[in-house]
Amino acid sequence: MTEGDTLVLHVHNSLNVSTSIHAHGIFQINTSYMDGAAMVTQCGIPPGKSFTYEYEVNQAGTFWLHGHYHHQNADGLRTPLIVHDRKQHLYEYDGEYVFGFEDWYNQTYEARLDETQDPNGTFPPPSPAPNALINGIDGNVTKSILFKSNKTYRIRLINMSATVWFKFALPGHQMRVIEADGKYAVPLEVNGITLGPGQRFSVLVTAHEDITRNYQYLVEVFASFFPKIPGESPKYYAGVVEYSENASFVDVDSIAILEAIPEDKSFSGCADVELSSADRQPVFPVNRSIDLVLRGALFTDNITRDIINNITYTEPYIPTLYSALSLGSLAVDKDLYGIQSNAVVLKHNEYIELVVHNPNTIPHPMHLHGHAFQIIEYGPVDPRIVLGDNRESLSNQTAPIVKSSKYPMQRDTVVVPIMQYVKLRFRADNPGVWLFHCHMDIHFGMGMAMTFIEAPDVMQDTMAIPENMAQICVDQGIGIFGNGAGNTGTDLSGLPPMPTIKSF
Ligand SMILES: [Cu+2]
Repeated sequence: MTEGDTLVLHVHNSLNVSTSIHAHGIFQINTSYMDGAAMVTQCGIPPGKSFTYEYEVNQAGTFWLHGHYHHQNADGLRTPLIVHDRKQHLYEYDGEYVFGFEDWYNQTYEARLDETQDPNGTFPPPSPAPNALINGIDGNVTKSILFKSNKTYRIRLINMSATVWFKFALPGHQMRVIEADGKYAVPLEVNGITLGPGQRFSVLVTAHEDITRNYQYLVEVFASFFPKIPGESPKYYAGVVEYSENASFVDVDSIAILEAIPEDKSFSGCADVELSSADRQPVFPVNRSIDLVLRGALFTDNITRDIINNITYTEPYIPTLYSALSLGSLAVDKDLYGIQSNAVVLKHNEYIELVVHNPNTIPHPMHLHGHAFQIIEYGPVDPRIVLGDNRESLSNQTAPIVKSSKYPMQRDTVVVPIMQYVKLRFRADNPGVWLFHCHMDIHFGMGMAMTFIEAPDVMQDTMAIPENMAQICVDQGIGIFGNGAGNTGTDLSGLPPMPTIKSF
């Protein structure tokens, strides 16, 4: 589609479970209710029913659509969403290719989550590394991309996976990064790209004049927390960059090239913190700084869950947006969304800083709905913020502090590296209810999520839920008014008791 167009998305649910569709990276200005996050901004569309999403898209860049009801993304309900510039192109190119990267498991998401949270099982369960799909097909039978002499191509890379990271390289060619997550960057030359779950990049590549040789594009699928098993993890894939049909290949050591691309964004290679935003938006001031600590914990029922600031997210009884719109002046009270919604209420146009701490041995790709945030700084986890089991290792780790350029890159999904923090800033200028969650679907399912209730007073003045949307809830006996327990006022009776943390 083209920037400024209205996207009309007819969804007919032929599954045997409910569904909803989220446009990842689209801000939904004035249309928070179209964001597609089940029980946050809408009720799930039940089996056999249809719903038509309709919203204006006033952004250009590389996005994707995916299921946002019980993590259907992980089972394949996902597809790229490309929005072309309407006005003058900031960067000129002659053609483009899209690479949608996915992971493929032999088990459903639900089966994998059940295994992970089995109170009688081992944690974590032995996780077989997935296979990669590239543009919907087996990564071993990729299609060629065609290059014409001296033409410039925009290559859009989208990590739509549930769990894994992808690397991409185009040996023999120079790649310039011009976009991350729907925001243009000042061009940066790189040898390769690493994408965490949910992330996107665009690179510009100019073809050689000589068309007598063909090349390869290289893809690696990996996760730093998967044990390295030759042939299993990481897995390597390659496709043809074709200049002419029967030309000979330029030989390269593909594994060495992929291995040289850093896994960790905060050091070198294409580090988002090293990119500069093309819109030259300076560093935002801070009205309010919020520390968020990501962790896993064992609960007293012997189930392992994920937490942000000691709360594991579970869905409320009515969509959180519907609470914000119907609670009147009480809507500023975060507790009324239910403790398990892990809500934070933001004031209209406040400048917010999130300091996201990851004192774990797994990186977390954190995604914010409704906004892009500036990437301000990476650094080592602060032991004063994070105490407990990892204290020993905290004193040993040495990640440097890396600060953004004068014009920080903005994106909507950031990988918080192992034993590090990342500082993010955004302006609360988009009234609505926005999820902030880990984009590894298993972690999301385990509760690593929270909700920002942004300017409920403004929402109440400017926003109304379309009648056919509210009807989806009503038809299923789900309330559309009141607090997170579905009651009026401050009565939260009926919410299930919060599980208790046993140990970290
Ligand atoms: Cu995670």
